Amino acid sequence: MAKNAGSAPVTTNRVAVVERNLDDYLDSAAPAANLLGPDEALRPGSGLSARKARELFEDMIASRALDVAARELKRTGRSFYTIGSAGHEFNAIVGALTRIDDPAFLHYRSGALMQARARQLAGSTPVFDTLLSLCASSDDPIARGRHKVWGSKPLWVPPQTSTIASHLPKAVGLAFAIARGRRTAVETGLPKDALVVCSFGDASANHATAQAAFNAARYVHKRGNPLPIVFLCEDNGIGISVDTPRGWIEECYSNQTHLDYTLAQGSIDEAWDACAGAIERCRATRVPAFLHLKTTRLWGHAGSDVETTYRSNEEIEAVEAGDPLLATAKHLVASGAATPAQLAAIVRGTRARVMAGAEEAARRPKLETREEVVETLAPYDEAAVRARSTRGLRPEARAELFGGQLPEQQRSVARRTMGAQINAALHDLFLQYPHTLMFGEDLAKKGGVYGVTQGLQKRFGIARVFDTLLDETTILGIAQGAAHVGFLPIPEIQYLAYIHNALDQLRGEACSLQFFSSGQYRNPMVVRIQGLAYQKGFGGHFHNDNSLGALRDIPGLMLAVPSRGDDAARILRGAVATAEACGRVVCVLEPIALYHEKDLHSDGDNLWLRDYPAPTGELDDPLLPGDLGVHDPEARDLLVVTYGNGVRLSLRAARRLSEQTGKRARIVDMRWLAPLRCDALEPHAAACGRVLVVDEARATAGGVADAIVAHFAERDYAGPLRSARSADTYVPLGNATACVLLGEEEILAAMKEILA
Ligand SMILES: Cc1ncc(C[n+]2csc(CCOP(=O)(O)OP(=O)(O)O)c2C)c(N)n1
Ligand SMILES: [Mg+2]
Repeated sequence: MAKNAGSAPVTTNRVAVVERNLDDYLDSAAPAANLLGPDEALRPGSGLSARKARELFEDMIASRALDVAARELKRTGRSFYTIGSAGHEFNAIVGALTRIDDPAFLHYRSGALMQARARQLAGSTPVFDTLLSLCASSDDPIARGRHKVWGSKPLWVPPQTSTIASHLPKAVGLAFAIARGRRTAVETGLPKDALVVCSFGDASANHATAQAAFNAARYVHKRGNPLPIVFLCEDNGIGISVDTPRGWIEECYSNQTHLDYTLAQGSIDEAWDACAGAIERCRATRVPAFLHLKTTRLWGHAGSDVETTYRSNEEIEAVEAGDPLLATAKHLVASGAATPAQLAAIVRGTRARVMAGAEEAARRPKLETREEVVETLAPYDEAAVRARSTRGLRPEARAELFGGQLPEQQRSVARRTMGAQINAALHDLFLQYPHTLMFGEDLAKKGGVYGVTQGLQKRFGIARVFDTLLDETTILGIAQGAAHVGFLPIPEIQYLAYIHNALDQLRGEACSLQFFSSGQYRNPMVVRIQGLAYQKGFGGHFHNDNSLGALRDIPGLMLAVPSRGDDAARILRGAVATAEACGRVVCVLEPIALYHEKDLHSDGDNLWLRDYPAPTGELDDPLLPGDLGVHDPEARDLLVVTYGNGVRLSLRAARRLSEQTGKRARIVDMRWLAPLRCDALEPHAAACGRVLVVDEARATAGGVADAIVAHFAERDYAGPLRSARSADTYVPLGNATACVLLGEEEILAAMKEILA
């Protein structure tokens, strides 16, 4: 784009200029000779009546006035956010044409849409709610001061975050779940013809996450599933300072199979009719819709954006001349839908109402303590979790499920491994929680790469256990969307290394939902991740990833790592009950190398096999954070804190230590790594006088060793403190793994050193 070569810089306050353009027009325009009745269409054949058009105009004006107020509040140091909706106000049409039981995931410029949507619910106060959000007031009904978001529980608008496109996969997931509810008798709370609205910008459409969502929607529909979603692309032709190539959106989306493209542009009644057609078709046919709404962007990307650094004066003025409010005012007057005086009254009245509200909102309370901020990040009620875990599992139903061969009665080697016991536990959990869903790559028909999910699809049906397309972002999107409407998803990530390319779905979205909605929305789920290293003769890094730092970094995420079959079953019970009772996102990282391990010390000793722990219905059956696994509790020479593969390796090393030195190590299996309950370790550390952390993860920020050592160091722990960790590298292929992975010899050496 040409910059301002030669011409004077645009230094005027562009807000005032745009406002004046509208005011001047309304002050000077003459009314049409013939006025329309309230129910008359703006144009023969249009579905937009004069009354509705005036309502839309009012919603658009309210949205615009909020943008002005945001800048004024910011200028006077009373608010914190100035990304506006100015120029995008035709999105109000979609707000009016969809229902408040059509869930909506919104772009940050969908302010007018929000106003129009709120009109459908008497008693709504969308203007004041927005002002409270701008001022980060704890009175804001959705985020309670945690962020400026579009969100509302009664209006079915879950809060969106500021990472563009991140909300698209869960919108697809929710659209998928509407129909899945009918196939599984799960009560979604939505009518059967509900659809999902999901808005975003033209530049955001290029994002990998958006592409994943469009692809997933089309793929799911190709497979014969209904996928009622309206992708609303609010195309202003630019993303911050980079223009979208002319025609790009049409070219990309107007000719895709399984995507019903509609262009909405022109006058308000033309845009209305186009949007109405797209929305009605989507509602009737359940084919994903791409609604391409032409907009403009006034006043830069945000209040802080100096538009003149990348747009010429002429370009800025041309955009302003295309102000949709001015165009709509002219159109309503010319068509006889309103007189200039009527519109001027709407403009003046709305601006005054918004500015008065702004003064009031700025005075409202803010979050003041850390406790208030984090209150809804990670709700946890252990008693409720334990109580939930005991409900709903009938012995007769189990007998029928397992055909008289209860897993706890099985004594064969094959049925006493961790893999088999996870499989049995998942069967029990699917019986206990009828709203569970399981999905991922190769887990349904094949039963998983390691056979862990075998039989579940056959037993519980393809509606509840199904293979997805090959995309982790979509897997986690489906989980979130389904969880929004009452399912309890248990997605699988095939290998730990694969979670990293979809991590934003956990970090940016799933784990932040209760935080930004003040606990009003939740997306409980248990993500099973197959991972960690030590697979014999298989792998390389991508199948032996041994870093869980990225998961530990996510606020509110819970993470467990079982080391044995019985623990794995009880951890899964704790995980599912926690997700259900507290709405939490829980990851269970399953050590692949232990799935089929039988032995502990020597070939054929079968000491790593366990009997399946029958679900007892007792409160202490589920394993929860702080429930440590303690091996050799009488040992007092040394405490080894570990988890996962480290437990087995440490037990082997401890036996050699005692044979060689007579010293005994107490091995404690943390089982849960987030939250990391170091407090529960303290009595053991005090009893043993020495602490060695055995952490199989890569050394720097890969595991929990640094956190545990820091915990004791900060508390002036009297005894020696050490850790043994894997090398700080990717894991190589073949036998070279032994060069980098923490091994038994190293653990034994560390034990001896700390005892010396
Ligand atoms: C994942 C991510 N990358 C980058 C950004 C920074 N960013 C915020 S808005 C934006 C431009 C979006 O443009 P568009 O989608 O066209 O929406 P518009 O603002 O024009 O309505 C960018 C790059 C972000 N928020 N999230
Ligand atoms: Mg844009």
